[in-house]
Amino acid sequence: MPALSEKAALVHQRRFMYNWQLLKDSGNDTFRSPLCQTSRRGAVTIGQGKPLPMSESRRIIHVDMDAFYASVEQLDNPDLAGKAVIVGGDPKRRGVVSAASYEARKFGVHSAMPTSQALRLCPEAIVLPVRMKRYVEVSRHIHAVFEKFTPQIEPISLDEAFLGVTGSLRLFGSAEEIGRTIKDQIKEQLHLVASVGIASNKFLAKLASDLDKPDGFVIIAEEDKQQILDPLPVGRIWGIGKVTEKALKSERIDTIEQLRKTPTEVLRRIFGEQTAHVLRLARGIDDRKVESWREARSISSEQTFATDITDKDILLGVLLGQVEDVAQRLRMNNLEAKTITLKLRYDDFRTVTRSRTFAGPTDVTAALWQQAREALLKWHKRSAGPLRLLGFGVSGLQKAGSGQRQLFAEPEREKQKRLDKAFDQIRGKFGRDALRRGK
Ligand code: TTP
Ligand code: MG
Ligand code: MG
Repeated sequence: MPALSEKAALVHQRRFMYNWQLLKDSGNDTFRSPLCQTSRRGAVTIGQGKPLPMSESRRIIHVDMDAFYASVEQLDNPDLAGKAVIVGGDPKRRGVVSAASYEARKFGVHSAMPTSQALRLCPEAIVLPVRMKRYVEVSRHIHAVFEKFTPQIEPISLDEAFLGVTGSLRLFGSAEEIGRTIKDQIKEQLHLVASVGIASNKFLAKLASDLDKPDGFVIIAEEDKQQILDPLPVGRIWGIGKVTEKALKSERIDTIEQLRKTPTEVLRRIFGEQTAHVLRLARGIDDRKVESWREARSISSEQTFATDITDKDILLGVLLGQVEDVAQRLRMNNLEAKTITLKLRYDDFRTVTRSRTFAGPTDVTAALWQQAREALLKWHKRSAGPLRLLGFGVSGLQKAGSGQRQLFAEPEREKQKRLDKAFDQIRGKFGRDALRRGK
């Protein structure tokens, strides 16, 4: 790098290594969606090239609908707007409250309370039965809004999800803008109110969405987190339920500040092995990933070349080996994939991805290879720059045999399956270089 001073070169190198580490940390050898990957690299180095620790640089949004079932009932029947609405079981049959509109909550009504008790507190309340099918339908529409902004969606329940948006920042602006847009779109398109919380981790994001309900929009900045956490009751920490709260109370530990200042020995008596975890949460640290169901897991293989490569046939040869590796790992794990992704890194570290999605999932090497080959050839035709790295990955994984077959007619598929089985067996016996197909 002759154009860079020595120091700049070092910074450059460190930054690259850090990014690389981050990608590795983000799930060992996983392929993220193109959206996540490019932005993730850009999002972690802030300021003077000084990388933020992973735990503080993530942006996570938690969305939770206000009085969900009750709000849907009010939406479907405008006469109920502004009224005390309870969705739940019949009071005569010892039913309980599933959801209560905020109008009913003023009277002290809340979820899980016997409906009969709720009616004593709020005699004017209108009690309606649960219409699960309808809530599921609305939930799908809410998810459709999320999906416009990120593939990393972890649904917690019908009315609630975590969204990993670190990778979306380049495309859609700040997490605040994304959160605000999601909230606005849910309001405009579905006429429902969502409370939104934004922070660097799941624990804080969920806490944030609840801090100013209903109609909340709260961002917890890293520098403010301790101040926000400290005065809160210990019960706000995940995993601290009523029983634990009582045990803590008897030790005069009521707030999160008191908890984090309590000697570890005392906490260990209450939390046992969980002590360190609880203390981390009390300090606003939570490294848990947003576990998206769609992208679920992925399998990939990649190679960095000693010298940059432009030659099509050499690249195809490398790719074929990767496809075979990945396909074999798919089969070993009894999985099938819906999507293939090529990762191409140019000599200047620019990285692009090329993805293709099958109509139905597959674990057949020939099918994966067909798509991978075509994708590489198409890329090569248009923009064949020298590559320093080539990778192949599959995602959209599901258990083998659960999807429909569309790629090969049945006899051809059976033939391919037998071929793959023989291939796996020979490789298993003689090592991975024992066998390679023709390109
Ligand atoms: P929550 O999000 O906990 O509650 P909510 O949406 O009614 O109210 P808010 O978030 O504004 O505090 O739960 C979502 C839905 O799940 C709720 O509308 C009904 C259902 N539910 C039950 O059926 N039983 C319960 O005990 C709880 C807590 C919720
Ligand atoms: Mg809710
Ligand atoms: Mg909820």
